Amino acid sequence: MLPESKEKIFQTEAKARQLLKERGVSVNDIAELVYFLQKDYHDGLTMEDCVENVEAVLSKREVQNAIITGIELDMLAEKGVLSEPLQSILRTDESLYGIDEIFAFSIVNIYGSIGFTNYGYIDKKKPGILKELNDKSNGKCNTFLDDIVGAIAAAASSRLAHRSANVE
Ligand SMILES: [Ca+2]
Repeated sequence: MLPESKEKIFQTEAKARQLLKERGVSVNDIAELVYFLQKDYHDGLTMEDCVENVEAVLSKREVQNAIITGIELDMLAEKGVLSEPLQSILRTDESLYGIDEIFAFSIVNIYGSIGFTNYGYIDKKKPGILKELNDKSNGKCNTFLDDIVGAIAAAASSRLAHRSANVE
């Protein structure tokens, strides 16, 4: 048996990955966002490079914690079981709330400040999976998830950029 702390770490990662999947977000979806952000800056960038960097971000404990907390809150809001005013704030994705972005920044921060530029850009453009997550017509609540996914893509892009800068 694993020692309790190791087991907990493993559980957190497994749960974070399971929740992303349940909410319709695959590693590939996030890797496509990384590709979108980085394709103009790296010749011969492949989807495998993007997937590898997303996987590295997903293996970070602080990222897993943001995922399990944010998605849990989204799901509770979707079920309508939170108390007011949080229930309405999350359900309507109220723009002045801002805590979803703070979650995102905790992820974006991991590989330094260039992550913020990537995050701001992708949050404005909303390509691929981000557009789907922002579709409010399907009854889903993705108030935290859209920022978390954008932030993982931004962090993975920073990691990719740092690595290639060190190689070149
Ligand atoms: Ca949001």
